[in-house]
Amino acid sequence: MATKPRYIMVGGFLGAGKTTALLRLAERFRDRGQRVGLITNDQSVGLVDTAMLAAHDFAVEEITGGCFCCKFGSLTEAAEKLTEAEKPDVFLAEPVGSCTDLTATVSYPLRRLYGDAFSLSPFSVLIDPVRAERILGLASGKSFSPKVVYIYKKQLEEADVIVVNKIDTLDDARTTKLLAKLTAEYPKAKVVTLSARHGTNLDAWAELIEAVDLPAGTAMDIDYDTYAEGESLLGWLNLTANVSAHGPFDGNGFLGAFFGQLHGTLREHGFEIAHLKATLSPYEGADIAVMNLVRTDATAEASHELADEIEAGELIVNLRAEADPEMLQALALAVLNETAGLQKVEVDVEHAEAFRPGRPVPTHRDLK
Ligand SMILES: Nc1nc2c(ncn2[C@@H]2O[C@H](COP(=O)(O)OP(=O)(O)OP(=O)(O)O)[C@@H](O)[C@H]2O)c(=O)[nH]1
Ligand SMILES: [Mg+2]
Repeated sequence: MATKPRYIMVGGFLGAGKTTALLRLAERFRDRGQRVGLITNDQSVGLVDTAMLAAHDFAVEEITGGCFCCKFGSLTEAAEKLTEAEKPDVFLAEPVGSCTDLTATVSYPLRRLYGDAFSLSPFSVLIDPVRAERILGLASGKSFSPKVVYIYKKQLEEADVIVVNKIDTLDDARTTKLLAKLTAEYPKAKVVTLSARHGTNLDAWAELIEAVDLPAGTAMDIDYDTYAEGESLLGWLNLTANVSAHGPFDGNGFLGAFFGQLHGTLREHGFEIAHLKATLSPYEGADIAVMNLVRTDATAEASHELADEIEAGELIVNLRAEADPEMLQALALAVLNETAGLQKVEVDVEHAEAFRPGRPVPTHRDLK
């Protein structure tokens, strides 16, 4: 009998490293001869994550305009499309980082409706250790408002596996403290460490999910009013622009200047950034420059650089911060124009959308 394809969902707050970790898992499956289909998700179109994954030559379907739980039909459609194109052995799905209650609204309904077609894995929730230390009271530093923190903690509460990612950034003493805290507060979950960037402990995490089924259990209690208010405190900006010059220009330099300037401006306004990410990819070829920032007081990182100068390319900016979305858009556009002037490139904004996520209204909510 043919084995059923497996559905693996990896959640966690904005910027925790979900896309990076899914890419690692995808490569691991591919190395073993298994076909992989990836599903990304966002409240709107123009996704850095899709651009990133596609640049690594994986089949990707994106679900935009709402989260998996509210667009359950689109999730199963995406799986069908991938099946037609790729016949994946494994589906790897990344829900929106401000979402929670995914076990009740996605995993349980998938098991009930499509349990014959897919095997479902335990639900992993990734965390960024510095963000987690602040939220769990192990360290001081700027964080989010209580209702956003409510969502963060609900994400941990429903995890079958809590993955402490970016372990490469933490020393042993802090790791021990954080693991002890998580184990004490979230006894239901298995807790593992990971460096998605370097691949450390990838096998240990994979063993907990790749051939293990979603455990039996019951949906957690959650107050949808607080959840909705928490989400609506976050400002979302998705911006796509065409960037060109009369001759070849340094795309890495342009992206770095824009990103650095925007970071400085957001810091001056005192906004807490959950995740600022941007890519610049030439229209010709498959190269890409990627920049990320996961806290206002962190340092911006260029996780991928363009190998050569470019003449024209597409800039995608995704910003999620606790701030007024209109303000985020106005600031980003002003910084973009200013950088373009200084770097002597032309910028033509193709799409700009700023909003607060709407109230989550799940298609299904199964209690077990
Ligand atoms: N040092 C370190 N950085 C990491 C690791 N994993 C991810 N990152 C970085 O963390 C940032 C966010 O990573 P993403 O994978 O985009 O995070 P995400 O959870 O998918 O973010 P959203 O889709 O916005 O919710 C990027 O700069 C990554 O390079 C890791 O293991 N170590
Ligand atoms: Mg992502």
